[in-house]
Amino acid sequence: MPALKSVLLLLSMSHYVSVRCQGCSPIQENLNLFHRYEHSGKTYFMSKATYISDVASSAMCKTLCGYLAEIDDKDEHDFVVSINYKHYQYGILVAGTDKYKEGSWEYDRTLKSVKYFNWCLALGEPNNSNDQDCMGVSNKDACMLDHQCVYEYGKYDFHYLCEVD
Ligand SMILES: [Ca+2]
Ligand SMILES: [Ca+2]
Repeated sequence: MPALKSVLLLLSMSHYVSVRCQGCSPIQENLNLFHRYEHSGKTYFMSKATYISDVASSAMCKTLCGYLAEIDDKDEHDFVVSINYKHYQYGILVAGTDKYKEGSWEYDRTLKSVKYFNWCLALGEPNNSNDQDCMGVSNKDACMLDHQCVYEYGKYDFHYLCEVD
């Protein structure tokens, strides 16, 4: 029965389309505000502008269908450092905060503990200077530091990084 087959095919196609449409699609205007990179099956977006706050950065990452980058291991850390270095920025904001409990680092998105650290110990980081509760990666030193969650826009060349699964 070819007619029934066609109907079934159409039904299955419409199901496929509806499932696909449930996915997030990034806003082009926002994509233009970032440099794009691929690594280990993920896509990363480095902001062209400096960051204002962790909350604003996370919201912007969400419009790209992603989240503030979560550095899970050395491989990802080294990749982040490598793209940071390309732009020769002072540093970048990534996910990880101890705003809920000083010295206890977790991801805002999942409330899971941060597992990988590469603190700039030689620079005395993390030093919680003026209550720094967010995590950054220093370009020059290729290591992590605690940094202000709310930041004076443009004060230093400190950008932010989004990650998309
Ligand atoms: Ca802190
Ligand atoms: Ca610090």
